Amino acid sequence: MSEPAFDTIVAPATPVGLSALAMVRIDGPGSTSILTELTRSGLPAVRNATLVELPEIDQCVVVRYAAPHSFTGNDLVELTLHGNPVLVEQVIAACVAHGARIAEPGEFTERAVLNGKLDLVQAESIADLINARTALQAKLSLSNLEGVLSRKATAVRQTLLEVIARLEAALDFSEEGYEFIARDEVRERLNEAQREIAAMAETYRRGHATATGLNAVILGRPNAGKSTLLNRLVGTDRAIVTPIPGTTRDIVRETIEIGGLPVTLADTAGLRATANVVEGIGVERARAAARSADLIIYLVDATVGLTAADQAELDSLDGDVLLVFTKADLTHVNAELSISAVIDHGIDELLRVLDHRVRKQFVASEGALVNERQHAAVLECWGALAAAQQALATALDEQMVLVDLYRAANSLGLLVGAITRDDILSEIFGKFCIGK
Ligand SMILES: Nc1nc2c(ncn2[C@@H]2O[C@H](COP(=O)(O)OP(=O)(O)OP(=O)(O)O)[C@@H](O)[C@H]2O)c(=O)[nH]1
Ligand SMILES: [Mg+2]
Repeated sequence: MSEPAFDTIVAPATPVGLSALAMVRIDGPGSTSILTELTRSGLPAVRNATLVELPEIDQCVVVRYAAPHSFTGNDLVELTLHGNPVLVEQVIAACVAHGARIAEPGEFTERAVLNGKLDLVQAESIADLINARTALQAKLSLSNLEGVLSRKATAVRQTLLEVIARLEAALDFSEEGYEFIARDEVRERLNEAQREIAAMAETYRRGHATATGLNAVILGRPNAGKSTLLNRLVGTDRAIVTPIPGTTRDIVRETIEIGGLPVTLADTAGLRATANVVEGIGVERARAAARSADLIIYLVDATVGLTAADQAELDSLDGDVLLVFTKADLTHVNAELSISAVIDHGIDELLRVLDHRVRKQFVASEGALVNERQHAAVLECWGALAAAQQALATALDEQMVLVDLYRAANSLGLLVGAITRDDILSEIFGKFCIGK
C-alpha cells in the first residue's frame, strides 16, 4: 500500500443538539494552522487541555495531538465547545473557510486504519461499541477493539506464513537435498490451524446474535393473553388488550433487555383459521415472524387447556418453544411455566428462564466473529486450508500446497486488514457516523 496523502477534514464528533459540551475534530496536515487561525494566537502544547478563545464564536478547550501520536495518526485537533449546534456550525464553517473539508462518515477511523493505528476488526468494533444497546454488547465490542479477535487471527496467520516460508525454502533448495520442513510437520501444523479456524468460525453464530440482538415472538391462539404479556414485559400499555378474540392483527414490537442482549418481542395475531381477510393476514405475519425468530414463547390459556389446534401449531414450529400457561389466577395449572397478569404470578420465573436461555444459546464470549465480512474471511481460510491438506495428501509438488496456503494466509490478512482493498474500506466506513 502506498503512503496515503491526507487532506484536512473537519466534523462534529458529538450529536447535534443542546448539551453541556460539543466536540469538533479537525484532522490532517492543516489542522494546526487552522487552529491558529481560529484562535488568532499561538499553538497550545500538545496533549494539554488548554482553554482558548475563538474570537466572536466561543471559548473552548482544545487538545492538540501531533502526528503520529493521535487517534488517526495525523495531526489532530479536538475542540470542546459549549453544546450548542449554532456554535458547532460556526466553528466548522470557519474551518472550511480555512481550507478544511467536511469529513465523510467514518473517515477519522478510516484514517486510523490507513495509518496502521487500528486494524479492520478493531475499526469495526468501534462502530459496534457506539451502536451497543446493552452493557454486555459494549463489553464484547470492547474486547475486539482491544484486539482479542485480531490476535487470534494474527497468530494463525503467523503460523501459516512460517509454514509457507519453510516450504518456499524447501523448493528453492530442493536440488541440494535439504529438508526444511517434513510433510508430516506441515500436516500437523495445518491440522492445528484448521482446528483453530473452525473454532473461530463457530463463534460467529453467537457473535452475530450478540452484536445484533435477538427476536422473540409471542404466539398462541386468540385470547391466550399474548398482548397482556407483552405489555407486562415492556411495562407499558403498548398493545391493545380486549376480551374479543382476534384483537391483535399487525405485529407489535418492543425491545427489552434479556440475558444481556436486546431482545425484540413480537406480539402477534392469535393463530386460527379465519374468514376475516385482515385477521388472516395477521395470522400469516405471525407465522412468518415465528419462522425467523430466535425464541418462541407459545401461550396457552389455562382455562381452555392445550387443544388439538395448539398441538398442531406447536408441531409446525421449528426450534425450542417455551410453552407457557396463562391466566393461572383462574384455574389450577399443573405445568412448568404458568403466569397470571392479574395476580402478577410467574412473570419473574418466565424472565429467569428466558435469561438463562439467552445466555446459554446466544451470548458470545470475547473475541467472537460478529459480522458477515469476518465470517466470510474465516470460512475462506478454512476452505483454503482444507484444499491445502488435500494437495498435501495427493500432489507431488509443494507448489500446489503453497497456492492454497497463500490463499489461507491472505484471507486472514483480509480479515484484520493487513491487506486492505479500497472497496472493502469504503464498504465498512460508509456505515459509520460523521466525526468517527
Ligand atoms: N384473568 C386473567 N385474564 C387475563 C390474563 N391475561 C389476559 N387476560 C385477559 O384475556 C383477554 C385476552 O387478552 P389479550 O392479551 O388481548 O389476548 P391476546 O392473546 O393478545 O388475544 P388476541 O390479540 O385476540 O389474539 C383479555 O380480556 C385479558 O384481560 C390473566 O393472566 N388472567
Ligand atoms: Mg393480542
